[in-house]
Amino acid sequence: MRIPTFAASAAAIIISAMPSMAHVSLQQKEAAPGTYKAVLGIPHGCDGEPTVSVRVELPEGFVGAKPMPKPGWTIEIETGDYAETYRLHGEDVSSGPVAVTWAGGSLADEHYDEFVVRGTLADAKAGERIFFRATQTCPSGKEEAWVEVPAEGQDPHSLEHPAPFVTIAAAAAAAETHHHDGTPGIAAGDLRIAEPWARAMLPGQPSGGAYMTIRNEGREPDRLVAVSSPAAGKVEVHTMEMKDDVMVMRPVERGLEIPAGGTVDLEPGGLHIMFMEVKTPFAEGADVPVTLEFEKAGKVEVTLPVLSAHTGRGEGKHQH
Ligand SMILES: [Cu+2]
Repeated sequence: MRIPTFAASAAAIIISAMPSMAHVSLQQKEAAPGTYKAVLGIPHGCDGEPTVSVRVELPEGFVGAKPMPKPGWTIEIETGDYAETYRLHGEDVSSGPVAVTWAGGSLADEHYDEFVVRGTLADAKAGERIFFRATQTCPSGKEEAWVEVPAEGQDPHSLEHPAPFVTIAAAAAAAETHHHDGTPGIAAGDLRIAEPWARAMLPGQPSGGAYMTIRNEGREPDRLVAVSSPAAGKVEVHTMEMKDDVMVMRPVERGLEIPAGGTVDLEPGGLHIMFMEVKTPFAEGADVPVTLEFEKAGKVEVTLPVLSAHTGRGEGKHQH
């Protein structure tokens, strides 16, 4: 019996030594003090089991929090006193939500999903890390608790189950990071294309998403009629809608209208450009070239920086 036992424990060691490739983490890893939307990415369940509840402890200083409802999940908000009193919208606030639990749904181990809670990062200082301790629970009672906080000077990436965190940026730096600096973007005729980006994909993932803002400063509507890229066999513009509590996405027919004087946002959870038959999964830091073809403005070449390899989890949104 010794040999089989040894073999079994050796296998267990190999498994646990494999890189833990998908930690629960926050989509936006750097934020200025003020309103913050904590988008918590849940990339897997507990050893093959689905996740049936997600609880997030809201950190001190994250004030006036409100969770975003999720179809198929109930929300429980725990309230309590804050350690300090904060000034929010001209009022002193000393208590409020301290934890949020989504329950009643079932997120399969092989699926990815996001859980969102918005609040205000009050009195946070540049460089400070704010931790959102999160716990996934599975039907057998097993838990994945992402609650480890690094000691002073310790690298959070060295922890096995690090609590997701956001780092407070200096106000000006954060504005620049998120491109809300008034840059006009790419101009093509009356169109202005701003903040284009693609989401990093997991190895082996066949399709990915890209996002941007398209503004029409002209007096005539235009239409995005075709998209192509050497990086993908096929590229389409998709809509995403709730249908009977299920997210459904489908190609936009007859092109995407960009109304005269209007702005169309392609963003995660909504309209998006979808790359199918992707040869090499998009890796964070890479650039993806894409050609947008508009009815009036003609062809526009855009380079999409690939962002958020840690949390984007590629086309996670497509797996609903
Ligand atoms: Cu899609």
